[in-house]
Amino acid sequence: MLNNILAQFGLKPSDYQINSFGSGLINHTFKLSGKIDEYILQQINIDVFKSPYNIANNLIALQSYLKETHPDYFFAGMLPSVSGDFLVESESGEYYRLFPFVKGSQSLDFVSEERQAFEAAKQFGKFTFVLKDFNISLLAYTLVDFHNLNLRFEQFNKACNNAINERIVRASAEIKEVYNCLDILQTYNKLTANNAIPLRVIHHDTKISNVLFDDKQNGLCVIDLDTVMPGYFLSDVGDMMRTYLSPANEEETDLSKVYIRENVFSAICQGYLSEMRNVLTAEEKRYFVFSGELMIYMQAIRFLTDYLNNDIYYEPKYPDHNLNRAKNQLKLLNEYLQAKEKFERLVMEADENITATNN
Ligand code: GN1
Ligand code: MG
Repeated sequence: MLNNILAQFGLKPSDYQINSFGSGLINHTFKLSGKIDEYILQQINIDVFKSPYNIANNLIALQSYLKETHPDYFFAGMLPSVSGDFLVESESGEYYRLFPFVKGSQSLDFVSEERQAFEAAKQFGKFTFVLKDFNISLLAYTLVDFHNLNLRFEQFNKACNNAINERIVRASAEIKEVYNCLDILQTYNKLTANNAIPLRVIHHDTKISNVLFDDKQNGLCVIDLDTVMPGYFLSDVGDMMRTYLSPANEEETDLSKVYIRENVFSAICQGYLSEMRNVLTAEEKRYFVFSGELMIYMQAIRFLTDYLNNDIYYEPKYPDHNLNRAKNQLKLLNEYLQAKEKFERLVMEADENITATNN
């Protein structure tokens, strides 16, 4: 079936080896390896992204803006099909798009050294930086309310009301913990009401595997641009905190392995602020540390909600998978909250160091 898709992109199927690629939970990704050229082919999950053309249109708008304003910026754009479209539809109604595979590039599955966190944070900072004057009203919301904590909380409440008793019982400690952290929701509401912080062009999925590195571990560019849309910087910085700080990721069930690496926290601050220091408002900087709380809490809620909904969103590999993922995120949240005071100092230090170097 993929043969037909390759042909529509002008590629001869027999010239390529097709292998599954990456570890994303939502889209299916394949690497096409040919003798001379390599590509990434991605099937968009249309249960999640209901209007795949929104994704394509956003990328086209950003690509042409950057070509004019920052021609040297490395934007991981899509390649057109033979008929000039950026999306190809299969006979069974699935949508595919094609990217060039960046030669010699590598992606990482987890952060083993602080330098990697610095480089990744720099790339995500740079992405929002080069697009700081882009007119965000030209961007469609590819997932409406994606990182809206109010909506996630409403969905959670609903799931608690509708869940089968067995799951409510098994998740009772975690449900209680979610309700114990309502101050995070209140801070989020205070911050996002009355435009206290601005909307920017935000990536919304800043895990380490969405950055390409060269062979010397320098960051090259960010990839996986489906969720690029207007949003708050909190999403990008917070999801880096969520996914880089602990040496074990959200799949880990031995919770003693879930803890915070302070040096990685500093690296995220330094990398992101090296690009965004003069762009972020004073109010945004005040909530730099809060971003991690927000995103870890939100992901805990999302996993727990899905568990209570009988796993309709995040495909489980075993029965309690989503409950375990939620436990993992709640452990991370507790570790994060304990380190908060120290983190406030580290953000200030990172900000001041960069100022000193710039002067
Ligand atoms: C999903 O598919 P993937 O792994 O890139 C999810 C993110 C979550 C992440 C948790 C569109 O991302 O928001 O943080 O799983 N993406 C969507 O692993 O829901
Ligand atoms: Mg993604």
